[in-house]
Amino acid sequence: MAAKANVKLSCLLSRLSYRRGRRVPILRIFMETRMPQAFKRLSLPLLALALMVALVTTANAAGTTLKVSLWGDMTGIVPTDLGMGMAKTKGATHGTNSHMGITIYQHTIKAGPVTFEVKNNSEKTIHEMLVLPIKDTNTPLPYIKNENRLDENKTNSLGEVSELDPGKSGTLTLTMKPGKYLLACNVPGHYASGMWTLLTVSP
Ligand SMILES: [Cu+2]
Repeated sequence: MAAKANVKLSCLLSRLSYRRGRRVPILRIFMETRMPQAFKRLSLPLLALALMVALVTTANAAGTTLKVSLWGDMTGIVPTDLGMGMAKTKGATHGTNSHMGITIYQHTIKAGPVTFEVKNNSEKTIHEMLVLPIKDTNTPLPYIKNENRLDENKTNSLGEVSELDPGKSGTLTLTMKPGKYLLACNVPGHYASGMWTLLTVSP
């Protein structure tokens, strides 16, 4: 193939010698002779490589998907403090109230991009999901008692899917660092009612 290209090149060059004084861009000569050959030889491996890069990139960009179910109804009563907050139920990995809660199907995920696919499966109650970094499970989170909810200004929430109507879904994508997190609903009374779950992000 290289020989063929050289013949073509020398042909071209000899043709050029008849056109004295006329400048032919060197790039054009190169394009007409070497490039097609080089492309033909490289096209298949290049295509394979491009496909592999695309696949790997897509896989990384997608990261982890975590399905989150918000469920349960308040039945009209807003509790003051049912004692079901994270720091008050030692060793628990999630709230244990039977009226409402947050359910995730993986409690440990890998660091990197995480897409939270959140659905409100309640019948008539608005719910939301906050992602809160926590030091440990024994330190109470800042709480506004008279409003029955977490103090969002002091919790360093990474983001939220806020106030979903019953049956509605929302997504949130975050780049998660290794550590412990709490997923919690901060509609008044809901966190205290057990609407939280722990999430561990491993390196
Ligand atoms: Cu809620």
